[in-house]
Amino acid sequence: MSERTPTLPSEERPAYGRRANEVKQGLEAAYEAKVEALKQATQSRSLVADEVDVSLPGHPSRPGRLHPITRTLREIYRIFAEMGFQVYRSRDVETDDLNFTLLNMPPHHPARDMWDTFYTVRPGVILRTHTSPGQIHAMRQYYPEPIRVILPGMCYRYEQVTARSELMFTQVEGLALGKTITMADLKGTIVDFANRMFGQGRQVRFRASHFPFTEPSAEVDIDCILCSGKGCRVCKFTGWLEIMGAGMVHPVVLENGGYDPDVYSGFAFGMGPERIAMLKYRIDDIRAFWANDLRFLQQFR
Ligand code: 2U9
Repeated sequence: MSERTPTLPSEERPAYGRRANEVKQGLEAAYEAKVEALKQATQSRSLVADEVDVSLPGHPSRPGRLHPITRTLREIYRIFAEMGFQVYRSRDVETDDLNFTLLNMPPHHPARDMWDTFYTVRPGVILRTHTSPGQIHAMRQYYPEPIRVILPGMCYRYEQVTARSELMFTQVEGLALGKTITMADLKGTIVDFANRMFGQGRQVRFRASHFPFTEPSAEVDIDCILCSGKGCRVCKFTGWLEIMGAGMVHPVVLENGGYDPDVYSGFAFGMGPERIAMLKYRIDDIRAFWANDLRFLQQFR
């Protein structure tokens, strides 16, 4: 197709061009104005539709809180930290050797019956029934230095779950080891702990007992924190509450940890934070701790 031949006489072309420009500018301005008007209308609509009433009450955020056992554990750590004990953590999954044999309970030892546990598919690998294997780990790590540690953590036992016994529970064990440690150090440490944890002026009683990994061994009671020893339902009218087990580390255990029992001695003790929390907060069912019912957990601020 050929180019169109200009038909406008040359003297009319400038005026025609000007007019064409005016029309173009007019159309562009109208377009911009329409776009702006639509934008304004959208904005006004959304200001009405999405209006925020700043006078309405907000949604308060509900801060979380610590589990009662975490609180109890931290209180125990703080008290023992002031006495120079460091926290030593060791694994929940242990070998049968560390959980029993090295703690003076060889295979077929009758004491093993007290601590049935959960077994993994790997022979000899189990869930620990107490934090005591940590004693061997700490000794083997620190030999020949003196030791002052507490060993907290979850323990597991295959047993009937009742209001008084759970199949998982925490334990805090203590171990002090050196060349001059005596039973007097054990008693002084525990009496001081009992006073700081349960209130100054506590009566503390040591009763002879038995643990395979300590000799001599004792069970430790305090005067009942609810009735001050007068006798009530919680202390079963005895006036006393059992709070822990303790004793001097058995020579076989010292040896298994690498410490010569003729040169070194030590004491150990162990307590159950669930039991302590039950006494402190008057909880009568141990199952409440790990059932994760918020109605229970939210009561602890
Ligand atoms: C030494 C070292 C450690 C004694 C302990 C327990 C915790 C215990 C139970 C409470 C109810 C589990 O859920 S439950 O059935 N807790 O039996 N026993 S601490 O530990 C010791 C004792 C002595 C030298």
